[in-house]
Amino acid sequence: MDDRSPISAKATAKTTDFDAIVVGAGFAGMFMLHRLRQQGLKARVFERGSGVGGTWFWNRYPGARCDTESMEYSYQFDDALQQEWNWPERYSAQPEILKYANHVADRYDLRSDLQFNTKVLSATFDESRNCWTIATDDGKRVTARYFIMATGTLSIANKPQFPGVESFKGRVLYTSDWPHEGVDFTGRKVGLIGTGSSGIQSTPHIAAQADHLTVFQRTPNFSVPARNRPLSEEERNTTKARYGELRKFTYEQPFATDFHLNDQSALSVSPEERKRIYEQRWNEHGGLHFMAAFNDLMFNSEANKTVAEFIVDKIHGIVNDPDKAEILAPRNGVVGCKRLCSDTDYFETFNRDNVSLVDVSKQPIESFTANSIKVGGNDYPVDDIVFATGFDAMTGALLGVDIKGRNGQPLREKWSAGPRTYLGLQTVGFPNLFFISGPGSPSVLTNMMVSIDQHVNFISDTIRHLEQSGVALIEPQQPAEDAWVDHVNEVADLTVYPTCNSWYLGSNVPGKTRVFMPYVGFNTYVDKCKDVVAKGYQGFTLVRRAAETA
Ligand code: N01
Repeated sequence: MDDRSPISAKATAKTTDFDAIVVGAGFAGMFMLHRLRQQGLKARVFERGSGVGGTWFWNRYPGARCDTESMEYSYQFDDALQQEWNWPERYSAQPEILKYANHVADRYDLRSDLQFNTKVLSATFDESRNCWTIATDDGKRVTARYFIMATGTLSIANKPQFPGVESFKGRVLYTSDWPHEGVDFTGRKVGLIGTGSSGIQSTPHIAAQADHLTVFQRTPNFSVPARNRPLSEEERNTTKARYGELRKFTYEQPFATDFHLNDQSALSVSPEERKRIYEQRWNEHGGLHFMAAFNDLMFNSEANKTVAEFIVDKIHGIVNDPDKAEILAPRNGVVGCKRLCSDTDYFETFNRDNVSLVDVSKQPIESFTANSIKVGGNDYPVDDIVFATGFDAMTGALLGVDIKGRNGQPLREKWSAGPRTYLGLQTVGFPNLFFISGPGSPSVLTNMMVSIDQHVNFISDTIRHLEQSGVALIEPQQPAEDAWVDHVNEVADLTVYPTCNSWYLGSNVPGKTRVFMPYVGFNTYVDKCKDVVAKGYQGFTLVRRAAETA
């Protein structure tokens, strides 16, 4: 720790409006508020939506459900909460997860400090008072000593611009901002653009209701059957009885979840044995667990090829029309490089008479007319368009707020060549600004609830330390930040992640700098954070309070 006496600290504000301002009332923001209150700090959470739940508030498209098991995709900070809540399914659907978020808000009486329908526009660090001034779209400004961005990693939609879209006369829908009243597709011709997790989850549901569904696919995707099912009371109770052990175990795992990893290389077994293991994983585990069939699928391209071939064969086995199957099969793809999808009857849906598939990989969507989508000179008639085109991931929401640090430096300027953080938690030049599951932290490569738990606890423990030791400001040191950014990239380069275009790299958004954003390895990350604290906040500068000022 560089625990020097004041460097730039001229004075510390004695009175700010709040001790802390948190942005976002999703799972991260709610838990952060709870922890700040436990310390007796005065905090407010600003949320642009009209309710809690973050991603589960907005993504209400048909078929939306989590692909991390519900018994794990839940808070662990209070045993009473995890014992009393009953998840109905192995992978619970969006309405159930939103119900849980609301239950938590009520149970911990959070709402009095949650301000809904309020967008944070800017946040400026005031060097003369060592505090942040936060401006919101209701025209108000507040000051706070700590400013915490709990804005989620997939919260700002990627909205590709297509010629003529403004002339389209039908309904334009985004999976990431689905109408709360639901959408009836009965008797409609629907065009769906995008075949990531959102498109793959919604396709079977829209197809079951619509007159006709046309899926416009740019890149074929790997998807594994989720094997979702109702959870029996016995199953729930068995997990509840060993929750402590399970939570401890997941904290020690690279993806912060219990994938039942088979600790063998895919290349160490015979082709017959490999196929047997893949078949078993496909049929019994399904979903993201499938990739734990062997320990090197994300690290060795040759091992990955074996799993890619298996899934391509499966697609050909499911889809009756060989031409459609070939378009759907990611022939030269790397499984997991783009995030693996988990589905219920996705490939089967292409056997329906009312579903067609248009390959827009070589001939992109040309334009929209009043009632059709044009590709390769052909007109595909549609009444409704569903955009499942993803997100400006990891940095979109952070840079959506005009954040200015020391010397008025905009975060947008500092991160113009990609995000730079120390541990994904803080960035040099922006004291007392914290990111929850920010770029450079494991976040999206893990069970997000565990990452949120770890980050919120780290931040609240850090704030407690600052409060108790008379420290006004915390900020990373430049060498520590530089080394961490290098380390994030070095670790990513040991994996197959950088070998394709994905939102992990920002390459799904035209013009966004290509840089790998999350950190691979939750367990190593946790150890690193513990070590940093044990060494007195190594790599951070802590600036002591110099004087008090009103
Ligand atoms: O977004 P995506 P998503 N023309 O970016 C296509 C989480 N999530 O919302 O691959 C034509 O994955 C784009 O094509 P391409 C999860 O982490 C979780 O589906 O860029 N197509 C791609 O097919 C997930 O990974 C859950 O060539 C265009 C699609 O749009 C993340 O959110 C459920 C295009 C975007 O796919 C994002 O998933 C849902 C264009 N101009 C989401 N631009 C679960 O828990 C983009 N595309 C299960």
